[in-house]
Amino acid sequence: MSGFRRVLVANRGEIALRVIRACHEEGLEAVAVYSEADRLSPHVRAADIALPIGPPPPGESYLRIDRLLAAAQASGAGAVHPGYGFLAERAAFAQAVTDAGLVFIGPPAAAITAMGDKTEARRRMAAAGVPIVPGLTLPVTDAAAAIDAARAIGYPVLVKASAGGGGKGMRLVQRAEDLAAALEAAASEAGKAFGDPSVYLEKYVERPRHVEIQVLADHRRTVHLGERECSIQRRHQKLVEEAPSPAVTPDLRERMGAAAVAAAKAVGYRGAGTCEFLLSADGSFYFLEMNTRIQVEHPVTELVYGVDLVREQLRIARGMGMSLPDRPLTPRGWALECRITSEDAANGFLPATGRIEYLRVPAGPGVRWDGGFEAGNEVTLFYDSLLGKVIVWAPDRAAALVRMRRALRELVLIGVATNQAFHLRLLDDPAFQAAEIDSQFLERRPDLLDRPLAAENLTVLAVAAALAEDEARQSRRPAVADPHSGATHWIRAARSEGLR
Ligand code: MV4
Repeated sequence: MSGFRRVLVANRGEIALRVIRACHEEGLEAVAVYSEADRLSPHVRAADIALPIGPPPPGESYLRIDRLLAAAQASGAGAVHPGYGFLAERAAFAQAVTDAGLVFIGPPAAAITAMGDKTEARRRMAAAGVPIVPGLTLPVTDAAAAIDAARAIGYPVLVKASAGGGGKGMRLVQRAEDLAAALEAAASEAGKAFGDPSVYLEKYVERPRHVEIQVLADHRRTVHLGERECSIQRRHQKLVEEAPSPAVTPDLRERMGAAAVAAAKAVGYRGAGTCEFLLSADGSFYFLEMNTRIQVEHPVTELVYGVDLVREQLRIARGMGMSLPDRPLTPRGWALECRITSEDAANGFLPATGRIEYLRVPAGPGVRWDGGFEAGNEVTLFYDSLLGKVIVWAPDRAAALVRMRRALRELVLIGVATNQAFHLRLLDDPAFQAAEIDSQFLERRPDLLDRPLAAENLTVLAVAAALAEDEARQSRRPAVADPHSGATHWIRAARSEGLR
């Protein structure tokens, strides 16, 4: 047993709060760290101890290993939870935490390193019998060798960065004539983004679904907790996730689950991790990469498996072992997650900033809100745009869609533009409702993404806003805004007025 009683949470926003909540349920104390921009954030007050770690830019605060270790030392924390993003998948951080005599709540540094190098991961997976996308398992050395390799693989091929992940440094090549230029472009992008220009080739899988398997490993066993469907993405950023996947049968779940368990075992994995797969229309699946952290979308798995993944991470780190029964688990019902981001969906998903003036979060049966902000907080450009997540559970997918629509309509967030209206449009889309989705769904559906206001509507709205403002000033009426539709906020304003 690792007898820590206090956990330093090396993160911010919703995941910091999520981890603090799990610590408290496990009888552990939580130490928050915060940048100057986050002094008033809910995670700071939720923790038992909170320490400042520097100015707003992540490079001067949440990415400063020295300051995080100093905060752990000063607060008497015995363990560090990295959350996601920031330092969560830096082997050097896991190692530094361990070297300081603290417990890293995550996998061994060696497992992070093995999975971080995509060609090494592919070699290890192939050796462990995990299906990988046909292609190379070593970086390409020169254009001539690449052209030979691509001919053997068959076009189209994808040039990918060895240090990559998340789509950076990726190039699609249809013909041999275009390969040399793509290699050069991908290598240059990878060098800039990862400090490692090496690239390799994979066969391009057409219209795949993105399906990932949750795994948990302790000192005794490695198990899977089924899949999450994450095909609704925009520019490699997930927007909606669900569990189970509409495309996965119990038999496929068992085969993908077994592959994910083999993948984790092959690198000596411990804790919670996720294997990403491409699932093609014919039912074949290929390992893409392993995310060696808790993921943003972990709640949908929690709801259909009845498991608290963050508590399991804490239990495993304490040497207590996971609390799951030994029998195989099966998903029950359906869970959906919509990521609410400070991105103006009506304006090309431009990152939005400002003060959250008012926040009403959804609640009621089958609804969970994982957020990290409250009214009064400033949303800046220093950090990612995730404000919170609406997660729902219902007995089946159709009921989950209805419940999500209800929950999204309860959410009122005023002061910062969000993608809330996008989610409502998506839920009403017949193709999404029929689960006719793959990783290129949103690329084919720009109509769902942008709904810029027509110029004539803008004029009408501007005049209406000016009149409303004038009237509000005269009578000191509450300004009520509703982001969902053109008409509803007038109705709500009239109702509020009538109740005064
Ligand atoms: C692929 C692929 C098709 N074939 N690899 C994008 C991010 C990175 N994790 C891997 N990605 C892809 N790799 C082969 N061999 C298509 C994608 C891809 C994608 C994957 C998952 C979710 C969304 C995606 C959007 C575009 C491309």
